[in-house]
Amino acid sequence: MANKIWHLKDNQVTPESVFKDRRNIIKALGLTSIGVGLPSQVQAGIFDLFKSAPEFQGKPMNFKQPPQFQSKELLTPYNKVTQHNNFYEFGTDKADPHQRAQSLRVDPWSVSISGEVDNPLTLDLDDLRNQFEVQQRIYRLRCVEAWSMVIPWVGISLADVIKKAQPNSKAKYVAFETLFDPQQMPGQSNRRLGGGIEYPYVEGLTIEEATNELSFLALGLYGKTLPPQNGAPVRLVVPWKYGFKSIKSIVSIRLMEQRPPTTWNRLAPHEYGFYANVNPEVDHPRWSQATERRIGEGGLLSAKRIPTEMYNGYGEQVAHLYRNLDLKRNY
Ligand SMILES: Nc1nc2c(c(=O)[nH]1)N[C@H]1C(S)=C(S)[C@@H](COP(=O)(O)O)O[C@H]1N2
Ligand SMILES: [Mo]
Repeated sequence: MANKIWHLKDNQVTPESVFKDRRNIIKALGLTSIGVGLPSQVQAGIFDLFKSAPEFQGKPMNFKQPPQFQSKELLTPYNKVTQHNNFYEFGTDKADPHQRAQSLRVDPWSVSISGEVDNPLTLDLDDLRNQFEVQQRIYRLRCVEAWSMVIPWVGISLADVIKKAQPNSKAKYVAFETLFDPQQMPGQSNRRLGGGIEYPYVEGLTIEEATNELSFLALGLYGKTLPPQNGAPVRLVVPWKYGFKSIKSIVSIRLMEQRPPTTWNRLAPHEYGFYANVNPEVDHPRWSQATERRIGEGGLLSAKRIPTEMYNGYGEQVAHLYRNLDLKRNY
């Protein structure tokens, strides 16, 4: 079976037509939908056919640059931001999302804002771009795995979006959900590819966190619309928290009275908490969080190790949210 797939790839189709004729190839292989019912090794082989999908071309965006969200820090190069990713819906290797996510349909798209609100909303991409002030914000992103980047995001204030939906007095938490579409996101129907996560990927914040000035819905980076591997067309960015809180490709934002379940907490509750605030003094059970590798030019191993800052350096904006919280227990 695997041989047949590679034969088809090498001799019958050019990389570009592989991409264009995705449906036909699936048919030619006698599959009803991508990979269903095949051993995972073979499924991975099928997805490798699509590695050569043309690179997503972002569209230039217009944006303001509020001075408080700019920075003179050295930016992580575009090719690192877009080729070293965590997006388990497309596989667990850092290179997988760039290789496998290019054909994700990111337009049309809509996000619903529902739950404990007086004004439930469904926003499409034009609504997100036109009803809110689009800004560039340069934020550090600190992954719980102890690597970090500096990324110039383009997007909108989450607080502005939530305000528009008019939360009622029961709204204590905000729950987020990624698109669930196993046809497009192979990891969602293949436990090996998807890292054993229960999909859809879900995340949550308290309402105070979600309406903090830093909480951001990114629609782009480096001045252009978001590449699929970075969570197109709309993803959360909460820069004082570990990267796994910054959920990608969001379709639902729900205001809730109860704390919602969150993906990594559900998978390994002793390793990943609900808060997940960056904290150099509270180690992960399996590694230190005191330092991080700042990814720049060169590979991950050549990346410079620097001290990790409390709240990833955003304490001025967010420390008051946690004044009465035991941060060791509430990791
Ligand atoms: N839906 C979804 N969102 C996700 C993830 C994921 O696997 N699926 N990974 C998270 C993790 S662990 C990190 S570090 C960041 C990575 O964002 P980046 O690839 O844009 O740097 O996305 C977060 N959002
Ligand atoms: Mo992460």
